[in-house]
Amino acid sequence: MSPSGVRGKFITVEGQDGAGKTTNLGQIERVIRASGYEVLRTREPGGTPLGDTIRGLVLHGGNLDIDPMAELLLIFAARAQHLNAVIRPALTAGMWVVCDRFTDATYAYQGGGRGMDVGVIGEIEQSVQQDLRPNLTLLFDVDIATGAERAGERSGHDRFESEEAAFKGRVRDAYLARARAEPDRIRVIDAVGSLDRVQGAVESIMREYIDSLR
Ligand code: Z5A
Repeated sequence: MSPSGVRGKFITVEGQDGAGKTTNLGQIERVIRASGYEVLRTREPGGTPLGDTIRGLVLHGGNLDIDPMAELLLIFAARAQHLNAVIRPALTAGMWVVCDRFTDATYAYQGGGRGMDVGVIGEIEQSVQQDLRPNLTLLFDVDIATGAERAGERSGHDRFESEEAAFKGRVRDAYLARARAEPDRIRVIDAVGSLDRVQGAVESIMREYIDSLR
């Protein structure tokens, strides 16, 4: 059941760096629009002026020596602003919100990658989000080498892309564990294949979800 006042659907897109999330956002939006719904696309950390400022710190503050707890709280500070200024109002207005990363990323990167206590993450999640959780999450899964190769084609690596392969392995494992725990919400897409195949999988998951609402 949706939280009170929420009329739209909240779709999130997850995966390790280079998995192909951003590449597939347009496809997700197209399927939703073709079904007659309005879509707002956003991302985390970010989505508001405060969130974008925090994004700059968390991704590019390499010289700041950011403590893992400080990183976790910065991400949730950005999320609180994003939820209250952008996501909840859009959902209340009946729009579908498609968000490039959300709290599953916190469990994967801060929980899996940095080793932060997932119980603490859950408590902050509950305080910040209350009863709001994504309705559907598409998890783009690639092996570490493929993700690094794809992300490596861009110039300038952020604080997470610069982490060692073991960190990225823990991030991937944490994502897959969450998908096993919530298979109805989190749909895993094998994103190693060609873009055509991946887009076909995206389209069929989105259509199946939209059909399930009718
Ligand atoms: N973070 C966090 O720690 N905790 C949190 O709670 C949240 C976030 C919300 C945000 O980065 C960072 O914040 C993130 C975790 C942290 N760190 N990292 N790294 P982001 O999400 O903005 O950026 P990103 O993850 O680095 O995104 P990305 O590298 O752009 O990945 P992507 O969006 O999944 O990939 P892409 O840009 O769509 O594709 C990468 C390249 O691969 C591109 O050249 C494509 O053309 C190519 N590509 C894509 N699909 C294919 C296929 N199927 N075949 C061949 N080539 C492909």
